[in-house]
Amino acid sequence: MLTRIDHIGIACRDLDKTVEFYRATYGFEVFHSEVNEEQGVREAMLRINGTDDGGASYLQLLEPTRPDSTVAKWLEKNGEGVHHIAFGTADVDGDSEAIRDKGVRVLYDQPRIGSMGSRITFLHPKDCGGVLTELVTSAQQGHDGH
Ligand code: CMX
Ligand code: CO
Repeated sequence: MLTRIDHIGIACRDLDKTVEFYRATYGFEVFHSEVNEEQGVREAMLRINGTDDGGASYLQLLEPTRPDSTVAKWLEKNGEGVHHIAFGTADVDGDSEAIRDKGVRVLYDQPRIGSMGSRITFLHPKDCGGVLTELVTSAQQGHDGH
């Protein structure tokens, strides 16, 4: 079951500058940052709020690490802005299978590794009304006895 908005992914050209905008404008601090070579991104997670299922919601600021990455290609076409939304679930495997059975293209056969050791997959934006949609099981939720 999808229980919360895990994050909103925002594509930018200059991660440090964008982090500074969110800090100076809203007071949001970087909770975590990492490079995910498989996804071709350098990213910063800004924690916005905790939720009653023990998860949290973030903004995920994304800067491409290479010109052939999905985010680099998207920036070239669209400029900076909202790139995807991500729903949180305790069971990304089961939920993505159930959604695939409804005829929505799930991009990965098996979930891959996302921010902070989470397991993630994506739904094709063309099957989701133009919204690139990610499903996330956080490492915390995956390992705390569910
Ligand atoms: N939101 C909405 N629509 C999008 C989109 C996005 N982020 N990215 C692409 N599209 C649309 C394009 O506009 C295009 O539509 P038209 O045919 O009408 O022009 C269509 O989808 C195909 O786009 P494309 O530019 O040819 O791009 P690709 O097919 O090569 O890739 C996708 C699209 C979704 C398969 C690819 O972006 C992908 O695999 N995404 C998942 C991985 C990802 O985004 N990683 C970065 C974030 C990592 C993280 O969150 O941790
Ligand atoms: Co994401």
